[in-house]
Amino acid sequence: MRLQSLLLGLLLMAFNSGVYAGGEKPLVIIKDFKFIPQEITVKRGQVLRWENREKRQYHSVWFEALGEEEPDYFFPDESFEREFKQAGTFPYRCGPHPRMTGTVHVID
Ligand SMILES: [Cu+2]
Repeated sequence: MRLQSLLLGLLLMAFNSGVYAGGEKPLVIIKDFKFIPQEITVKRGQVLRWENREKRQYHSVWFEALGEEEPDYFFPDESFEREFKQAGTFPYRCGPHPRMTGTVHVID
């Protein structure tokens, strides 16, 4: 599993797929019941931010596969932040809308 994460990290670096540098704050926009981008790559230790830009719909960002409890919903013009302390691939979903899914790749 650890080797897989490492290989995935190297692969992502090789493709240079928009990894956020130290000073930038990685951001996922929520609009029209979608996480945009659906997949994002951050560096270990970075804080990722989700901003709800719907007109009136609330959402949540739930790392269900990690066994975490569903966090509170957040509403338009509100945001949610989460720090990623471990490298790996972390799928998540919206609690009330199971078809809304995203993935965070965390690399060293
Ligand atoms: Cu939702």
